[in-house]
Amino acid sequence: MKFLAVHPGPLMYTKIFLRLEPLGLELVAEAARRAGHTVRIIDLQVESHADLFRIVDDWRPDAVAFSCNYLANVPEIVDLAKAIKQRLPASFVFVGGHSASFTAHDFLEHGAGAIDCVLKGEGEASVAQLLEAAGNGGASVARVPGAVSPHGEGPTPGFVADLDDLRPARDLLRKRNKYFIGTLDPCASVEFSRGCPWDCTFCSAWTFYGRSYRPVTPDVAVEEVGRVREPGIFIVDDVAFIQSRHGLAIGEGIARRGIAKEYYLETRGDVLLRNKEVFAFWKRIGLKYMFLGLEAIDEDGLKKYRKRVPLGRNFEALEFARSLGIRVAINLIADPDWDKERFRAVREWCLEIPEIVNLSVNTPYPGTETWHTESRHLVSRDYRLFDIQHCVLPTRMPLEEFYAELVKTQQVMNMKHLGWSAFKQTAGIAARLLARGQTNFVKMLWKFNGVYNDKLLLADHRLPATYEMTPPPAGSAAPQAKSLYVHAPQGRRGRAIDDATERFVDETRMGENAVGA
Ligand code: B12
Ligand code: SF4
Repeated sequence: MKFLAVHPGPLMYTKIFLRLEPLGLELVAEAARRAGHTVRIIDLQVESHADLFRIVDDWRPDAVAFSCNYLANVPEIVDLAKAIKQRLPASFVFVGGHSASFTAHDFLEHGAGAIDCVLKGEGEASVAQLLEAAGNGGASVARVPGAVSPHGEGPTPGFVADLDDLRPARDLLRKRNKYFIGTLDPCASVEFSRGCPWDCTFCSAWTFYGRSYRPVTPDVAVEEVGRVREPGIFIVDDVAFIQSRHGLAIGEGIARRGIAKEYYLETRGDVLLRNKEVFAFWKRIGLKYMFLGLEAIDEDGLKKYRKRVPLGRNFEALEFARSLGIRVAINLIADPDWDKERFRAVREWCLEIPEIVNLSVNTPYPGTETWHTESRHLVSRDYRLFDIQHCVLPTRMPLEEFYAELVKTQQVMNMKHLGWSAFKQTAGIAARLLARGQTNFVKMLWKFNGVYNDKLLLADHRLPATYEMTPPPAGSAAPQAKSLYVHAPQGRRGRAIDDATERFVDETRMGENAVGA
């Protein structure tokens, strides 16, 4: 079968700060290739819709699949699916990925016949079976684990048998030099583990994987890092180095093989403090940037997100990262309830610290606990606005004032590391990148004002919504775990962490009301 795998276009964040390879789609593509199919990938973050239609018209694939990790990409994907189905009525069109798994029935409805199936869960596990079933008619499709189609729903999706067997089809990406994050330009993505044992109310990373945690064997992870050609590596794990032994074993393997790369990772403040020696080791082998999800800078805010990392510990984590000389990016969540005074306090705090601060907007998503418990009514159900940069809950200030404050605060935060001042600080690195023909980092330094703009944000609200998601169920009761999970939870045995780490997770996770298994 000729199989075309498509990643949708960029969202606000990826228009400036970073752009990363679609690792999940590459893994699905490789699984299909191993099953004997001829596979191509197109990434619309770096290629155009016209490029996609050219491939569709010239190559005429038998199956076309879209990756939908982000809700905000749903309308683009539905429209593309319709256009492709019109050009190739006999092709089998399907969608998979994180957000598609939580909105499968909506997808089929919006597609109005153009989307043949949504494949929930880990794509590598059943893509080959789905492609085979596609040739045998609707009833076969409906029997594939994770498949949701007009002919019915298959059994609960299963996990891939062994993460160590997975290999991404990196060679199928046509513009690999376009992927970067900060000064890591170009940059590839690598996965050391899958899943997250915590259960934060606003997050769907854990509900997707049934609150499981599976590490890649250290030797296999080192092999993969060694295979990557790019000098920069983004580690995609939700929380890096939860288990110190695992993180150290990979780091030591990399050091033994003399692999020289620069790394970016995301972790939690309490994990950083618990496993200091791991992060210190990684600093020595090239760890440059670290993203910490602080979420709030006051205890009230933290309570709201039910993060049990006390504020003092988070600040201690920042101090420790600073002492290692790692560049830290912090995420804070702005609540639509914020007033001018609150924004002002946040601005002041950001100016006092050297870190990069990212401000996102509190947004309930399908697949999260807050989707069910948030008692404020959504002001919009337009998928495009669910990108945590727009506001879909009622604001205390008039919306235009909220956006004006939000963008002003983001500008203040970003002036520290964008524009000429950043260019001067990084002149040596910038010159080296430009000499190698890598322009992603340097170009992004001046893009901020063109993308982050309160007038543009407001204008997006005025556009008619082409597709609207099904609202959360009425009432605001904490949901049954069953209704949140994509992959079925396996309890303690699903988490490959030692008992001390399991206890540590228990002490720092959200606690008594947690719905997690
Ligand atoms: C790494 C990551 C990023 C990276 C890289 C994104 C990229 N290019 O892929 C960066 C930092 C850029 C990023 C940015 C954002 N992210 Co992000 N990100 C993640 C993270 C931590 C891991 C994703 C990943 O690479 N996993 C590893 C790969 C192997 O898994 P995967 O991509 O999920 O693919 C598997 C399945 O989904 C499925 N699959 C995927 N595609 C397909 C296609 C088909 C056909 C099939 C069958 C299956 C399938 O099979 C794959 C293999 O098992 C997830 C959390 C999570 N655990 O999923 C959040 C997450 C996806 N991000 C999220 C958000 C909100 C964002 C931002 C909007 C944040 C912002 N501040 O603006 C931006 C927008 C990005 C954009 N597209 O422009 C949310 C999504 C929420 C939602 N429902 O929309 C998540 C779930 C985090 C969360 N805590 O809630 N992100
Ligand atoms: S620690 Fe919380 S926010 Fe981070 S990935 Fe896990 S569940 Fe999501």
